[in-house]
Amino acid sequence: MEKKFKRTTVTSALPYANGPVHIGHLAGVYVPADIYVRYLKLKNEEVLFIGGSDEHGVPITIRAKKEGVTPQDIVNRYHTLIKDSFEEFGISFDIYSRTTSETHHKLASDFFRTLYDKGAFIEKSSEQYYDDEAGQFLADRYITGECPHCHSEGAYGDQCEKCGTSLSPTDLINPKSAISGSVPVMKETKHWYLPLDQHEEWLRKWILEDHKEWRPNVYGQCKSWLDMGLQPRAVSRDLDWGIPVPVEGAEGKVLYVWFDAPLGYVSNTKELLPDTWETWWKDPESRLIHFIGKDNIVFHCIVFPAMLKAEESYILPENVPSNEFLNLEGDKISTSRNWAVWLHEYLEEFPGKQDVLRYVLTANAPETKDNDFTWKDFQARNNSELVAIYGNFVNRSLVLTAKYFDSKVPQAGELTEYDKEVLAEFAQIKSELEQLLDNFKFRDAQKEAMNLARIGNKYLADTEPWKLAKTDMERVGTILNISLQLVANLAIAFEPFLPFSSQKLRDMLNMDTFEWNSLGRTDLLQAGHQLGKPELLFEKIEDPVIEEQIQKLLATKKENEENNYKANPVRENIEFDDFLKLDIRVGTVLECLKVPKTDKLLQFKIEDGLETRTIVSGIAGYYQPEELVGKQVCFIANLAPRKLRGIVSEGMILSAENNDGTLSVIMPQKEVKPGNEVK
Ligand code: B3M
Ligand code: ZN
Repeated sequence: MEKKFKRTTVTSALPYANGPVHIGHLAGVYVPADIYVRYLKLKNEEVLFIGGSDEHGVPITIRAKKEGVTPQDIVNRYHTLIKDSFEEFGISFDIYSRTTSETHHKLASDFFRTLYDKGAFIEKSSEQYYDDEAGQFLADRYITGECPHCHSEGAYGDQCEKCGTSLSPTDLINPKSAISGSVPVMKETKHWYLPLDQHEEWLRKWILEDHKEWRPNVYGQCKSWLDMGLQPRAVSRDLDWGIPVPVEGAEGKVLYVWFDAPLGYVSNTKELLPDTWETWWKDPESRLIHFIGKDNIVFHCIVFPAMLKAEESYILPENVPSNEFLNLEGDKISTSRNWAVWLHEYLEEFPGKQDVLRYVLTANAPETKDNDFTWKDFQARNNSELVAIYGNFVNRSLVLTAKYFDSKVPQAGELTEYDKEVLAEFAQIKSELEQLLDNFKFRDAQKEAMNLARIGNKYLADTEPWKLAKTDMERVGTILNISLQLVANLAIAFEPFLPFSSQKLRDMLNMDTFEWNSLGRTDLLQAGHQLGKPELLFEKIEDPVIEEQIQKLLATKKENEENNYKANPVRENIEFDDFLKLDIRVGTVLECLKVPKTDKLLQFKIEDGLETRTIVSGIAGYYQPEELVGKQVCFIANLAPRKLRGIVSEGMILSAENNDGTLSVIMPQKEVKPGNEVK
């Protein structure tokens, strides 16, 4: 049963204010959200578009410490930069505020207190790492050490960035505090937990049965979380940056950033509409839609709904359109490796071309799978779609009207069959676009709009009004009337996608009727209506401009490689005698099994020439055990035996590491007798 709603509350993820925003943000969240909002606004629906910066969390405090400034300094800097970038790209927020605002601190604090008073939390004490020297508990990110998996140094308590494995702080070998460098100790601390396990039953029904229409990637991720079984989640942290836990005896504790951040949507609504904000969040006739990236799915589909449900007066999201990731030239976008196209830099280098980027990002939107942005594709889409199809059609229609009719819309005479066909095509566009936009299929919707321009372009090429000008002005008038109606329709159809170009076009057409419901009409411009001066909607982007961007990325790549060498420099020279101490040999894999209860270790039985030996190796993430049976490997034969997960490992199998931390086992290129030496 389709529910009827009166209004829509649209939110888009609050980006962390600890760095600028890049094309990945725009493609994943903000452009699709903006398209949707502009579409609803053009339909004169009641809609509110809420954005803001997420200004709490540990990474911000780490960044501040590194730069020797306060966390507030960091968020002030990036909040402004991010806000400006969004504004420049026409992201039409009704409010873009921040989670350090007073309104937010109060609302989030009250929300926590309400849940606390209702008994919606459980309290648990646990042992956590504590830095005695600094006198504080250590957030996961504040503990570093050796990764138990790939053995690289500098892994964090929540993740090894080298090999991507998620960790918990106690997994780290030789943990150290990132604050003082001292060895942390275990100390008891109390926290509040949201018992998600108690919410599992209704969440299951609500998502898996009532929201089968959610995108497959979103639905699938929720299902696998639910199938694994939900666990209580801590909603407080021992930290000095954030919103203090409003409970007695909670000194030194703040709300977990993922508890306060989604409430930022609510606070920002309240800041904008102090008297009526509740309508947008509590009235069952309000429809809540969250636009987010795929790494935020669990928080928006499971954790936040559980919070809202526990509070008891809020509505739940109707849909959570989440995108996959956008890559850049085949590689994952990465802030730390500077592998990104930053919005503030794009604006400097391509002034006035916001719509081009919007267009390309929507054309390649990672709606169903990860997708790639390349500069060549950017150029091709600009030159052969925006310029050659849309821009060209608009320009020819307006220039011809200027030439033959003094920029006044000519009268349409008798229609040919072809004219009628073309008119029929754009009579359909409204319902076609609605069907796609209502289902968050922005990529296909934009394609549909471009097809309309394609039809127009072909219509002019087929009818060739410039050839008829000497003989049949009435026919020329009819053709141009039809073309201009099409142009006016394009201005409306493209508004959600390319708002700057639509505004420009609207000015050129002197168009006053401008609303979604007029889409498909063939009398948007009356005969005799005075048009403005024709200007180019888009301009060609030449090779050198694109080459420059590609060179810039190549330079980044080179720099990253050099840094890689710096971070992992060649070790001190050793004497030949020292090298001779190392006994490396070839062995044949007789057996290979997964070590139970780990997802990292494989246990090998190796034929080593004399007998067989057991070696445990951390490569389970990269090989299926069967793949390696029968293969020859190289191993260090005289490494003192070590116990790993209770198994004595007699040696080490040699592997080479890829840039992404994955491992590739070294194998002799031709068969060698087991036990023979590698030299
Ligand atoms: N700041 C995470 C992110 O930017 C987080 C989103 C919050 S949405 C309430 O990926
Ligand atoms: Zn690792």
